Amino acid sequence: MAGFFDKLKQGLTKTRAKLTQSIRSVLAIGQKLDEETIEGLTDVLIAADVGPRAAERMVGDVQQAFRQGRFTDADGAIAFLKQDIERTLHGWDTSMKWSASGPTVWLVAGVNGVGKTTSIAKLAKYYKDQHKRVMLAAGDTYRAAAVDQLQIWAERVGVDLIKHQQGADPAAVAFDAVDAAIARHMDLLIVDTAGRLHTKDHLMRELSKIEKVITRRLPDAPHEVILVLDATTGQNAVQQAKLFHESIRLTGLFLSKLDGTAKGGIVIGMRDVIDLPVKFVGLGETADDIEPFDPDQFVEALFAG
Ligand SMILES: Nc1nc2c(ncn2[C@@H]2O[C@H](COP(=O)(O)OP(=O)(O)OP(=O)(O)O)[C@@H](O)[C@H]2O)c(=O)[nH]1
Ligand SMILES: [Mg+2]
Repeated sequence: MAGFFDKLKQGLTKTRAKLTQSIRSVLAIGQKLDEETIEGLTDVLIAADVGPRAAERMVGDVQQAFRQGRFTDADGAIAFLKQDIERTLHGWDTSMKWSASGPTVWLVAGVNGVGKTTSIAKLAKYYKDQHKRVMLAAGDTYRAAAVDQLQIWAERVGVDLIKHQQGADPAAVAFDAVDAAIARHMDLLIVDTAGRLHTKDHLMRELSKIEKVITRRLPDAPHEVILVLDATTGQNAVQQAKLFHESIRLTGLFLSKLDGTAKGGIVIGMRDVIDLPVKFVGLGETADDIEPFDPDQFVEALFAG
């Protein structure tokens, strides 16, 4: 597990620098605390991509604890803030849901270019390495080369792929893939979909149709409907999650491109705004750059010295 943690810590380098610098710009070492100083935290937390709602709640918590005399100096306030974030993220059920019998089906959606296909390849490798029989479905039938891209990943990772021609009905691909997954005794089927904006009604309806077709074939599927979000887009990603969740039933988030961004603070805001658990994070472009999201490790890595 140490390797995982180091990778997460490495990926969060910029986020950590931004968050701790922001906090230290208000709560400098040895600083005498008062309520006005603490109030100044709100703006810097918002600037560190935590988002306004979470920032206000957190600063409210710090103020209250300060009034109760639970700490007197800046270091005490920061230690409290860390605990506060841990408490906030704690209740998240970050486990992936599996079928009690027959293949498990996960549907993956998101805006164009957020990292859906790459994240699916990572999930396929992650579970194949745990000796699961994994199959992918090429549900992006729109973008030229989308099927080829998934096929290349499937070959690289060594898992099965179900595909139709470009331009085919994605719901038909999903239906056939579920059939094939049952026939071939797969443990896990992951369905890729085309990038879509939550503002495009017909594309959102299409996503619901794909989901319904899967359910028709396997009543308790899909077991997860995962929205992939690009961490580098900061508050936009939070907004996307909110809007997707209003039009389809999501069960969790895959936060991609957490490596190299300073915007990892959005994870904290996500809890306050939509309360959909982050289940995995993407930390690079290869199939191994994936980590299951662990709230405690995340907070440790955010505040690591
Ligand atoms: N650094 C980094 N890059 C990533 C990560 N995940 C995906 N990418 C890159 O993001 C780009 C888009 O990835 P795709 O997987 O094609 O994204 P998509 O959402 O399937 O795109 P569309 O199908 O066109 O909507 C590629 O260049 C990936 O290598 C990640 O965790 N870290
Ligand atoms: Mg794709």
